[in-house]
Amino acid sequence: MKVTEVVLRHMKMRMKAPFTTSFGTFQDKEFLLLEAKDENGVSGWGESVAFHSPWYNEETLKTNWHMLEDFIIPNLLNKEMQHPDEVSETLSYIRKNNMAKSAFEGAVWELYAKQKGIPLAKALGGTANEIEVGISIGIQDSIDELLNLIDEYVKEGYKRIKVKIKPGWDVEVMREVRKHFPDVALMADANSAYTLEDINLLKQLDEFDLMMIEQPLASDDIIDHAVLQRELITPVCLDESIHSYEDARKAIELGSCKIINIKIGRVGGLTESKKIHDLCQERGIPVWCGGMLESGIGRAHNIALTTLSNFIMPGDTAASSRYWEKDLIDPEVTVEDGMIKVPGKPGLGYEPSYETIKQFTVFEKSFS
Ligand code: OSB
Ligand code: MG
Repeated sequence: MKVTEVVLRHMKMRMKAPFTTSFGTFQDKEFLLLEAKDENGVSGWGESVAFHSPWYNEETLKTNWHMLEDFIIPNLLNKEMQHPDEVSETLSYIRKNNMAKSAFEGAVWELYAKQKGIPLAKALGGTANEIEVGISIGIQDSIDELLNLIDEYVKEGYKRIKVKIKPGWDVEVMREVRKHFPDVALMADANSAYTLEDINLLKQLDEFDLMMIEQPLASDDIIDHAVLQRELITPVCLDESIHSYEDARKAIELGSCKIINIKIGRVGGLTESKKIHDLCQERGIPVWCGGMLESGIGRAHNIALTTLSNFIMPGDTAASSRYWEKDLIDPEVTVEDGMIKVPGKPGLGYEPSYETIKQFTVFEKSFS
């Protein structure tokens, strides 16, 4: 298998509604798409989940463009490979820049699955035919608006509701949510908005029978999270803090979390995601697939990964229509009774639409 041409596209798509977390709000989603073609003109697709601004991690779409153009693409163009695992091996000399690496690696994984004539899910070793999904709800202007949204999504069948929290939008909000939805599977995501000084406040969340609290403390921390987990009944789930298999191993050994959110881009690709999945399975740590407000292409990768057997909690991969008027893939991702049917066609199983992609492309460049 060989990638003989790469098309890199800078995309800009407007979300139906702004998304607010503890670190800020945005509505225009800018990201990179990477199309990798082989000698026969077959394409595999990858998406970089780096945002326009470095608030989730240190990467941005411009740092990703730089890493791809100046290092990753030159390292991998025309390189003969037997298996997609070789991508991360080849790129292991590059420190971090995981989202940039993952964009290329994802495209190679799809190409590999297409060449074998099997769905990406199968190529990864996944077995599920359908996956359970939840939904992540940003910070709202009022509790009433939040309750209305939750009501809507519960009626649509989503299997778990995640509420973003931050100081000033936490205990009272979760109390109201739990009061109105006593039986819903519920969790909170703080995106690193707290410190150990908030331990008494975080302990109050134990009242609400949450499935977990996601990333309450600093984005690079696993030490304080271990202290916090010992004090909380609610399981801690790590998102931002886990960039690799090694991070996951150390966090599990320290007792920093009881659950891990795997995001393909954050950990540098599907190969590393699988390794973390397998480790967590061995250690009895459930995993679920996080989201980065992806277009259908990133979403399709998330669906394939979620078919692995230790993805036993609903992920954040909601329907295309939750984010976009029109998604880039055909068919779009749909959710019925909180489930997504895993496509049976080779590769991602969703066809990228060149026409729609063109409509949202700000800039593109070919490398061959
Ligand atoms: O922390 O999981 C997160 C969105 C952007 C950045 C970080 C996060 C999120 C979400 C939404 O929670 C996930 C999604 O719907 O794709
Ligand atoms: Mg998160």
